[in-house]
Amino acid sequence: LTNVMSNETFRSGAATVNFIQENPHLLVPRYEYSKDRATKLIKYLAEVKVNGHPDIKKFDSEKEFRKPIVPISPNIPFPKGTKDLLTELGRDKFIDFIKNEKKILYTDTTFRDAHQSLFATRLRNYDILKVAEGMAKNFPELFSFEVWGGATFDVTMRFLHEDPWERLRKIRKAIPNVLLQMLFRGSNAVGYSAYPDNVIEEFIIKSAENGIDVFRIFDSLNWIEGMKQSIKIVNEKTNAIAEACICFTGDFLDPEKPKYSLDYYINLAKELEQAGAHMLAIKDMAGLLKPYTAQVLITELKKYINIPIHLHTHDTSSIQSTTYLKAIEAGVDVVDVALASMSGLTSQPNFNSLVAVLKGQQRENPINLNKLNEYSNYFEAVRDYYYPFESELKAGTAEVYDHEIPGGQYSNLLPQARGLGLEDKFETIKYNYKVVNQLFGDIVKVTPSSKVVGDMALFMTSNNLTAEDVLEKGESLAFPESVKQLFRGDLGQPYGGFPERLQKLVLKNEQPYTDRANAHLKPVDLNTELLSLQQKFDTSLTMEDLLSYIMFPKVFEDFYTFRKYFGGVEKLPTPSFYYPLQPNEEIIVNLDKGKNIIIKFRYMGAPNEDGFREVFFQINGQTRNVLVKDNA
Ligand code: 3PY
Ligand code: ZN
Repeated sequence: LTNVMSNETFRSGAATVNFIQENPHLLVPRYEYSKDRATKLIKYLAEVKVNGHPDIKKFDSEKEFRKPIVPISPNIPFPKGTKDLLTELGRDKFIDFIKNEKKILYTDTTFRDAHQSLFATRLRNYDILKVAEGMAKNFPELFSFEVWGGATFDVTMRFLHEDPWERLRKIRKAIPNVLLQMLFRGSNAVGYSAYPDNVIEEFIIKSAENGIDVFRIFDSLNWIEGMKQSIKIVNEKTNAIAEACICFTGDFLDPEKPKYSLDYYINLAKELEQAGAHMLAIKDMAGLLKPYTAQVLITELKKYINIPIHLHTHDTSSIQSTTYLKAIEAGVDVVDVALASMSGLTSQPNFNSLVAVLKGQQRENPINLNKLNEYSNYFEAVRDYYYPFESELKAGTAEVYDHEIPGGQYSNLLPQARGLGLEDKFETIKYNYKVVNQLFGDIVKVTPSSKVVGDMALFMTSNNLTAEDVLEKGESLAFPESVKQLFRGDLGQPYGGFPERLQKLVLKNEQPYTDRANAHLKPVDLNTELLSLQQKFDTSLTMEDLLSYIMFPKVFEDFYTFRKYFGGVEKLPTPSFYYPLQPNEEIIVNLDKGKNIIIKFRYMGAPNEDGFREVFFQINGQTRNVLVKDNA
């Protein structure tokens, strides 16, 4: 029925009584036109068996995974949570309630930033949906679950072959009582460059319709013009909360880091409040906000703004829970944490331990610690499935104060370096990251500006360039495309402007601009584009699909083609999604409510003269075989 409900004609009220007869495809699960969904899945399993998973280069074929134990979800109605409260009170009164709440409030980031930062955003629906409802029932005291946005949008399509919108709808269904939060990159939405204003508007409206209650809006250069439009749309076109961000960088208590001063942050906060933000987030994406700096920052901000303050950090230095304690003492309203086994290192601080530490203290918010530990144990076993994607960081590092690499980028930088054959030069890359930041005039580094700094650091490392080389030979250097975009003004304007000399070297004869990049882009005629998308692919595609396509055309197309061929692979248990099945290994696949099938891998034949192998399975006891080309 989701297909019917999300059909534009149906929604617009223009559907006639013959609507279903005229659109029978809407009653078929999207992308799955063949009745035989199991056949598609064994095609996928056979492919992984013969050629391995393309995303995993090396793995331990002997490795045995522990079976994650799903904590019991109590058989009770959903307890009242913040989502119910927002609906009941309306936005303004709800914000007052948050501001007046003495207890510290928590956002759990396990379903978004934690896995983005620990294992390259690979957490699958399968592992999320097993526990989402139980967590909503066990932890209704949460301020929110961060579940969407940031890198999850493209990674779900690109690498997991899942529809990000479907993920959101499923999580919303599982968590109807607590606010759902997303990370929104302002003028870049969930992409890496600017989009026309009307695309941004439609994206926000659709995100809210599909389940988002809190939009955490940031600009990758802290440029207020890049955020205003999104804040306004959330305000005017949805009932959701616009949480505007200050991205934190430097350290204003350190005399060697004068650029981003306390006044700089206070002014930004005041401007964001004036622009209509309902809450302020301090987004410490690299984990640079030290405890004593946080104490001053929160205390001062509380004097100048009236909206609640939400603090986000990454525990890369391993000391960020002390930052939270100081911030809590200074009156911060909400902090971002992740379940213990999904916390620490480049992820958020430890939820379970913070709850334990605050027990009996003034601002305690009692949350069932035994249950938190059970869910943490679940994720400890689940996380192991994703071990090939983990960064090699084994403990916190004070180096982060030096290189300032965001937690969400850190886990991606090593695979990126590996892809370029620069794995052994990771130390140089980290060093160059810092050099590039200085060359660029010490900018705020968060997606996508952080990616530009990363690209330039990789460029310098692979070409053996120093900062002096760049400035001296700049005229003849072909700078990476993303660097040109940054200096042209595509990502907005940095505080203090671009360093002029480097800007000239990068842009050569091209003129930069200083107004919003979005303003240079023609609005997209969304209805016409939707029709042509439906003509290109099929008529069941929705406005949500169009938005995915506009942001990531190639990724969407590959995703669509993949799904047509291999079907709903998100239904496969995670080990079988990533690793070849062993002979006689069985998996249970839940195709629909109450419809389980048992797939057993039997064996695989030798390649025939054309290089194809026959792969044998049993589906519910019946033998089936698939031919797969062996690419070896
Ligand atoms: C993202 O934009 O994906 C981030 O997580 C930035 O911190
Ligand atoms: Zn983050």
